[in-house]
Amino acid sequence: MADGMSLSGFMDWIVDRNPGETEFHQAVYEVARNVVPFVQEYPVYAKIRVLERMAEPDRVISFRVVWADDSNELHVNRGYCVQFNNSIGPYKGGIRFHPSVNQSVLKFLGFEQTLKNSLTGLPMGGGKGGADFDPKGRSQHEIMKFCQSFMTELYRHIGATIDVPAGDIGVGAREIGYMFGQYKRLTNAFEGVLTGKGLEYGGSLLRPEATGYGAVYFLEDMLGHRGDAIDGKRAAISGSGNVACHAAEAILQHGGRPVTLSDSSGFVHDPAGITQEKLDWVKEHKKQRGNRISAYVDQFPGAEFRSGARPWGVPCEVALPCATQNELLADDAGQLLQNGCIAVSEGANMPCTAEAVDAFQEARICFAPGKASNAGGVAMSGLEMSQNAARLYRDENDLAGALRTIMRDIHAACVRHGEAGGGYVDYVKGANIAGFKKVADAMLAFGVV
Ligand code: NDP
Ligand code: 2IT
Repeated sequence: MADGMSLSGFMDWIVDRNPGETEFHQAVYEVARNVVPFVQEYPVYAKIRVLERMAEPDRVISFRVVWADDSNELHVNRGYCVQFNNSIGPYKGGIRFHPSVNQSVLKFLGFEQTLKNSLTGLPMGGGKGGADFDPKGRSQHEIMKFCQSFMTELYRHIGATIDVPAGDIGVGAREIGYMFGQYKRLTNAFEGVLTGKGLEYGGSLLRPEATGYGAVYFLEDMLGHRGDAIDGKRAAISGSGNVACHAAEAILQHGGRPVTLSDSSGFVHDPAGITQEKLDWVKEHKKQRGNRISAYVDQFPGAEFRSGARPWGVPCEVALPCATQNELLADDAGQLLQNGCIAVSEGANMPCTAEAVDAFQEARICFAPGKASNAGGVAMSGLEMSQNAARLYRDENDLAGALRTIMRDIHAACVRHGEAGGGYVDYVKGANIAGFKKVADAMLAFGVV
């Protein structure tokens, strides 16, 4: 690439060398929109081709995962370990088990993770892993067999100072337990090689809650910056997994009213509000992967289920997309704005398309990109790593305070780098520049590597 890099020139180069990887193109574009002008302003970064280097993963490993189901039928899946960038710490990111997993999805997630981890202020690089395995409808035994087979290859690529995976879609504490057990069996080493572990064997308090709570803390800070608060506001939330349920819980703790949850089959709308008691039911119900959120309406009269639809047409003041990528499109953004939505905090990774983000920003409502607003999860993972390294446990108050401070600091960094005039904060720009700068400066220090 020439020194005088333009956004379109850079993107042509990305698309050319990563054919068909549309999610990866999208994630890079959303960052390059802000970073290309920044790099042009500071030629020291352009000179060392830091953005080009950052958009090329350190390595991508893919492997075969064979396992036998309960009827002894064999299945072949594809596993991945994407080690994106370890300039500021060991590779760190979640493992996703979902049939949509492919190289493009994991590269987008690894790229985002590098900037997100930088924003946390903790020493973690960016990585991601996963497999195109569908846990829906699988027995505990089948899930355990899959996790063991997956780890039998993955173990040679990871380690407490090398690459420290955690959970993501389809991977929670149960799967992490199976994978940690198999890692320990293969290596005979008890080390902090995975986060999101059970409390009995090195896990951290508040890790399950941290992503959803953090996304709501970020929302609180965005509204606070405008002299507003969550109290009394209706929240449309998508997803019904780890991030969605804990986001709903934190909305309740802040006096707000969660009114929707969803899954890949549709969404439930409960205008009276999803209370803690109802949420506890959802959490229990969703422990069995494959159980549908539609069962909510049989349990709680007054709620309705809309099959095959997303929750963005429901009247609300704040929205938290917490399911998956590209689940909130330009039309959805239009509906939210029309209904008076004033703030969006992404719990998922890249749930809003670039066009939806543009619509929110043009309307000048608060919009937080996932790499800032969902960083609480990986931040707590970072604190799990440090507890493991020091061989001690921190108590809940201490960790709750640390999480709150980290989210506040990320908000402040976004404001610092994202002031867009007239009091408006471009949180996308703020997060991209703040996340980028630290990794770029580390790469600058390393010379040509
Ligand atoms: P879970 O597996 O616990 O829950 C995922 C939820 O999203 C389920 O309700 C699921 O519905 C829904 N979902 C998944 N894929 C799709 C799809 N293609 N279309 C519609 N709905 C879908 O995952 P998490 O809650 O952990 O993760 C949710 C999001 O948050 C992801 O984007 C993840 O990358 C991100 N994230 C997670 C963190 C964590 O700590 N866990 C940290 C930071 C970000 P169904 O049951 O029908 O599949
Ligand atoms: O997307 C994410 O930040 C995660 N899935 C959590 C990663 C982690 O290492 O805790």
